[in-house]
Amino acid sequence: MLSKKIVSTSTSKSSPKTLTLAFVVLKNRILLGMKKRGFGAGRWNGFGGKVLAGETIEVAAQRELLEETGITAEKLRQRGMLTFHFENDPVTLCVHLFSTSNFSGEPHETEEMKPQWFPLTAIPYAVMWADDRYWLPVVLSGKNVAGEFWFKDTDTLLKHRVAVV
Ligand code: 95L
Repeated sequence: MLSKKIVSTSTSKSSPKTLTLAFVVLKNRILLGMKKRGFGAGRWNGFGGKVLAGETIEVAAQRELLEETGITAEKLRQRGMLTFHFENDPVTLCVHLFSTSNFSGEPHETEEMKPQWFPLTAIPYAVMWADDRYWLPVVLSGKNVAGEFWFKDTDTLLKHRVAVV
């Protein structure tokens, strides 16, 4: 009997991508990075990226922070999780949030990021991802968050849900 292989042309959800996002907060200031290239370029971002095979999420967060700023987090605090959906992209992004106030080294500009301190009273939300205004104030107030965001494209947030956890 002839058999035909079933080749997936699925439009259903593919497996999620696990990412980290870390914030450095010291006294009344937060360190953000102007992303110079790639996804999110032109915006003030937190520091993070993909979790590599064989790496814990926390180790990935520490590595990405070091790669993007040159600072070493002595202690990272878990601050919750955000899930992102983009229209026309089946991949769900699962972003694990961390913060640190305990680090060594001085932030410096890298190929990817130009770090800058901002007063907590002057966070540049207009030049940040549209979701930040919904959850970053919660994290900065000391609470952890769980959020889910639906984007049309990188500039257009369609729907959001944020819970304090
Ligand atoms: N400071 N916030 C971020 O760095 C940030 C916020 N939202 C995002 C949503 C989707 C995404 F792909 C990346 C981010 C992101 N880096």
